Parts: sequence; C-alpha cells; structure tokens
Amino acid sequence: MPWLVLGLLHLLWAMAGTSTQTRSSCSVPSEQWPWVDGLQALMEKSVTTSAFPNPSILIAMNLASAIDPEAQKLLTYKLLASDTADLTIGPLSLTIMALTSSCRDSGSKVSVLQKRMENWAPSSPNDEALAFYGPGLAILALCQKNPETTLPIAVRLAKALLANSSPFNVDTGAVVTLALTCMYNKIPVGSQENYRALFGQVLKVVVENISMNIKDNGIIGNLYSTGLAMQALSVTPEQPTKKWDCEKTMDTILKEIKQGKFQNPMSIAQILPSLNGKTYLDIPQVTCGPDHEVQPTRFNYPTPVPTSATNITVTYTINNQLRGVELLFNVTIEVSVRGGSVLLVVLEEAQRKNPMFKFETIMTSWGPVVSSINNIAEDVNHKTYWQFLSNKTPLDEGVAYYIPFNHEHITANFTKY
Ligand code: B12
Ligand SMILES: *[C@@H]1O[C@H](CO)[C@@H](O)[C@H](O)[C@H]1NC(C)=O
Ligand SMILES: *[C@@H]1O[C@H](CO)[C@@H](O)[C@H](O)[C@H]1NC(C)=O
Ligand SMILES: *[C@@H]1O[C@H](CO)[C@@H](O)[C@H](O)[C@H]1NC(C)=O
Ligand SMILES: *[C@@H]1O[C@H](CO)[C@@H](O)[C@H](O)[C@H]1NC(C)=O
Repeated sequence: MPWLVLGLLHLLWAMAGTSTQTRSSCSVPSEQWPWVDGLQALMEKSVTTSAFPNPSILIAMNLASAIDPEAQKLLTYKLLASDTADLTIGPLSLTIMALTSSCRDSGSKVSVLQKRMENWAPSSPNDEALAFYGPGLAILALCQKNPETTLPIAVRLAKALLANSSPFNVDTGAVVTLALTCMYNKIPVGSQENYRALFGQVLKVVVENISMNIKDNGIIGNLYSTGLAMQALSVTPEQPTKKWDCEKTMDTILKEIKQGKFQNPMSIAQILPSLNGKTYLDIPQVTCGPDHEVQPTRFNYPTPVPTSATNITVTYTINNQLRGVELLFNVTIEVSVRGGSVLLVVLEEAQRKNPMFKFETIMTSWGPVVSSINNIAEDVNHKTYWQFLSNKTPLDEGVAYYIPFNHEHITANFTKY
C-alpha cells in the first residue's frame, strides 16, 4: 500500500513543520509606528513601471501588508513574467519567495532552481563566505516548496559550511540560518539519518558567530546586516551562548531610521520584516485576501539633506596594486562638489576633470555598482572588485547613497574578496 505510506509521510512532514517554532522577538513601540509606515511608503514609491522588479521589495511589502495595492500588483506581474534564464541562483530564489508571498504559482521556476542546485557544489573549503549567500537563499526557497527533495541539497550545503575556513560574514550567516532553520523544522519524524544533529550543529556554529558580531549598541554586524540577522536570531532553534537583547537592537535601529540612514529601497526591504516581527520563514503563511484597506500614510520619511549652496572639497584616490592586472596605478585628485552631494557626484566630477578617472557602473538591486575604473573591471571569476574606503575604513553604502563630508579622503581600491 505505497499510497498509504506516502500519505503518512506527508502527514509527518506537515506535523514536523508546525511542531518546533520557538522565537524570541520584540516589537516597535506604538508611538514609533509612523516612522515605520513612512519607511514602507518610501520603499513602495520606488516601484515604478520602468524600475527593474526587485523581489525583496515584494516580499517585504507582503509580510508587512502593502500600503499601495497598485505597486503590489505591478511588482507581482513583472516578477511572474520574468525569464528564469536571465536570473542567477540568488535572484531566482527571491523571485520564487516573492511570488509565494503574493500567493502566485512559481512551479516552473521552482523546478529550474531545483535543477540548478542539484548541480551546485562548493568549489573549495577556501571559498569566501559570500559564496554561500545565493545557495542559502535557494535552500530557503526550495525548503518552503518541497522540503523532501531539498534535503540532500541542504545536507551538501551544511557539510560545505562545516568544512569552510574563510572569515565569517553576518549577512551570509543570517541567510544560512534562515535556510537551515526551515529545514530543521521540517525533518521527517523517524528519519534514519541524523539530519537534526547535522543541521543543529551547523546552526550552533553560525549563530554563535552572528552573536559574536553584536555590538554594544545592539547592531549586528553593521547597520545593513542587522535586519537579516534579527530574522535569524529570532527563529533559530540553537540559542547563542551570549543572550541577544532584541529591544536594544530595535531601539538603535529606530534611532538610525530617524537619522535618515535608510534611503535605499533595498535596505528598507531587508529591515522591514524585522520591524513587523516577521521573517522570511513566514512567507508561506501570508494570506492573500481581497485588498484590505490600509490607510495611506501621510507621514513623510525624511529625504536626504538637500545639497547646499556652498561647496566641499573631497580627495579621491584610485588605486590598483593587484599583481596580474596589467595596469598598476595610484592617483589622487581633489574635487569640489556641492555639500550634501552623494559620492557618485564626486566620481563624475573627477572623471570630468581628468579622463584617467573614467568609470562605469552596472545596475543592481542595491543601486549602481562601480564595475570599472580607468579600464580595470571587476571580475567574478577572479573575485576582484572596486572597494570604496573612507581613509582606511570600507564604506557601508554604495556610491549613489553615501554622502561625503568636507575634506574626506575617499579611496577606490581594486581588491579581492
Ligand atoms: C556578495 C556581496 C558583495 C560582493 C558582490 C559580488 C559577488 N560576486 O558576490 C562584493 C564583495 C563585490 C560586494 C561589494 C560591495 N558591497 Co556588498 N554585499 C554582498 C552581500 C553579502 C550579498 C549580495 C548578494 O549576493 N545578493 C544576492 C542576490 C539575490 O541579489 P543581487 O541584487 O543580484 O546581488 C547583487 C548586488 O547585491 C550586488 N551588490 C553587492 N554588494 C553591493 C553593494 C552596493 C552598494 C550595490 C549597489 C550593489 C551590491 O552584487 C550582487 C551580485 O551581483 C550583501 C548583503 C546583503 N544584505 O544583501 C552585501 C551588501 C549589499 N554590500 C554592501 C556594500 C556596502 C558593498 C560595497 C559598497 C563595500 C565597499 N566598501 O566597497 C561594495 C560595492 C562597491 C562598488 N564597487 O560599487 C552593503 C550595502 C549596504 C547599503 N546600504 O548600501 C551590504 C548590504 C552588506 C552590508 N551589510 O554592509 N558586495
Ligand atoms: C565560527 O566560529 C567558530 C568558533 O566559534 C569558528 O571555528 C568558525 O570557523 C567560524 N566561522 C564560521 C564561518 O562558522
Ligand atoms: C598611494 O598614494 C598615496 C598618496 O598619494 C600614498 O599615501 C600611498 O602610500 C600610495 N599607495 C601605494 C600602495 O603606493
Ligand atoms: C561646486 O560644485 C559643483 C559640482 O557639484 C561644480 O560644478 C562647481 O564647479 C563647484 N564650484 C566651485 C567654485 O568649485
Ligand atoms: C588595496 O588592495 C590591495 C590589493 O588587494 C591590498 O593589498 C591593500 O591592503 C588594499 N588597501 C586597503 C587600504 O585596503
């Protein structure tokens, strides 16, 4: 009676999925909600017919309840129509989760992802931690669709993580925690292999590393990894040795929000679920009734300070010392731009003054990335990129959002990850 066994197995999967939810959480105090609504409105405003559809925004919108139903529909249709052939593993996984959060079918996209992940293998134990970000999203998306067939792939990812020796990255650790927590919660009862021990062991190590990155003010990693890290710490079955103070993290995040630090729609998309007490594990449970009335918010989130009439001076250095790249250089220029300008304006001014500073950008979900300077281009195969620093400290925002101060020294350094 194979159908009976199969039915029983399904029942067990279903039961396993609901039995082990534990979570620590904290919430936004009621008087602070206008800030969060203002933030969400700013994010939704970035959804336009011309903009490239960003699945992370749809996920955030659905987990929080969309303010603008038109933006929600537009994004859903654009993502439904997107061609899987154009998407790498990470964006494809987010697209599947986004469609699930809009209660749409993503069946054919799921099978494409499943096939791609069956062929996935870590290239070496020295792989940079970042190499697990996309595969982590894939396990998370597949786990929500079909945990049974995802099990062997998740086991491969878990073992690769245990064997990996490269420096820890909080954003990646958070994604991996969400993925393996999803799997952990859906291990079939009575399965022969000790999946629970394996996933538990990896979760323990990763969560311990996340907690070692909690700053005194509650920020986890940096400001822009905190949203994902909060999700991870609030669902993990393996608690860190050092207890996480969720309230403190929430307080600091709200302070930073009021300072206008979340202008980038993608940065909002990654913090919004945590502000709403939600995580990516809640995606399959989103209910999609008829549009419920959400009051359009009249609260305006502060936009960046307008550029001032007076100019500031910024010193800008481009530096390539990487061996094996034909053209080595280290040149510096001083440029004058209006105070309050973003770094991109500095780069444009430098390029105008001296053709050696010419640069190119490519568009991504986070905005434009500087892909090439003075004809030296980033290359995924060589793991090279242009890193931006203020003095010796790497910037935590991209050129289209970072606002330099007077007499700041910005360096673009060609380096490896
Ligand atoms: C991997 C990664 C990188 C890799 C990307 C290449 C690769 N092959 O993997 C490298 C190391 C090159 C990189 C570079 C930078 N990164 Co980065 N990166 C990430 C990370 C960990 C995962 C992104 C990812 O793979 N997404 C998967 C798929 C699903 O999404 P995607 O949109 O297709 O992914 C692309 C973009 O995310 C893009 N990208 C990656 N980082 C950045 C940063 C900016 C500003 C932009 C515009 C695009 C961009 O590269 C991805 C692959 O093509 C995120 C963490 C996060 N929370 O998102 C940080 C993150 C996006 N990066 C960040 C930053 C600050 C940078 C740098 C500006 C750092 C610096 N000081 O130079 C530079 C970009 C500089 C430039 N030349 O313009 C911040 C952005 C915060 C913000 N508010 O803007 C994040 C959130 C990390 C953090 N917590 O601080 N990054
Ligand atoms: C995490 O922390 C442990 C020690 O607690 C360390 O052995 C391991 O290499 C770290 N890195 C990762 C990616 O887990
Ligand atoms: C690049 O130039 C700056 C000043 O112009 C100097 O301080 C720095 O040491 C140089 N770096 C290298 C690697 O040559
Ligand atoms: C002020 O900055 C602008 C660019 O933002 C530039 O075009 C202009 O030349 C600068 N003015 C002076 C006096 O340097
Ligand atoms: C710039 O990149 C080179 C090559 O990777 C590296 O050796 C150097 O330490 C980097 N400089 C800074 C300030 O990060």
